[in-house]
Amino acid sequence: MPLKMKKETTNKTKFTSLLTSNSSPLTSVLIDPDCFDLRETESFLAKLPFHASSIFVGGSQVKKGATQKLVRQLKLYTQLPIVLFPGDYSQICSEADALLFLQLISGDNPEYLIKQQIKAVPYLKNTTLEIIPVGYILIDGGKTTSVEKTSQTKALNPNDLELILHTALASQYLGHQCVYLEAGSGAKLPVSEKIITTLANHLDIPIIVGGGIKNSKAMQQAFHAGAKMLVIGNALEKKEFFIRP
Ligand code: 1GP
Repeated sequence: MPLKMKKETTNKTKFTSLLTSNSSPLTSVLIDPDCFDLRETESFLAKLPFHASSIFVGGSQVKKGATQKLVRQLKLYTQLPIVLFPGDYSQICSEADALLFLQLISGDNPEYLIKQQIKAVPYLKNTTLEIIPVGYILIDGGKTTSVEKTSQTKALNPNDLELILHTALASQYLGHQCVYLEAGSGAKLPVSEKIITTLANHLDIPIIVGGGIKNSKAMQQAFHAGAKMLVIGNALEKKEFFIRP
């Protein structure tokens, strides 16, 4: 289907309504602005799985201005919600639709618990971005990932189910609108079904899962376990991903 330039619309679907709707499970694709060739935007979008519900933009560390350029370019060609998934406050730009306002609650580095959030405020005070408070939980996926290195926090042991559950419940009690279970980009192992099921059985807020999801079988397992949304980055080039889970 040929891509059309985006039409102006005032009835944007709020990202949080997507997350909390009773709709079928959702898939988002993640683009790192530093690893994306803007000239390929149109062909990239044409190859997206038809069931993709939004586009996440972000990376652990991104060159100044790269996020804004990418968001502007994406906005020319798609009406999918563009959701910022920033490694730090410098990646915030008002052209996107929504911002995952992440709090890295599995670690104890004050920089990612509160300092980055305070640094973000001047960029958010007058923004129309939909700001979504998210409890961001790193879970060991079999290798040290760039998010661990950048944030200088250690991922939780996937076998410590109680700690993971209590961290996720603390997130809910703190008022986060969702939890993001992150095995890290390129993780050897995605977040396990056991972890997702345990959390889904106890939480009232939606669960986003990302990191190391490489094929439709892994997608099916995560959805079946109770994930509301999956985030796929590295595996985008693999044909198997394009099969509906
Ligand atoms: C990383 O969860 C995302 O934050 C996506 O990970 O690149 O491994 O799909 P992948």
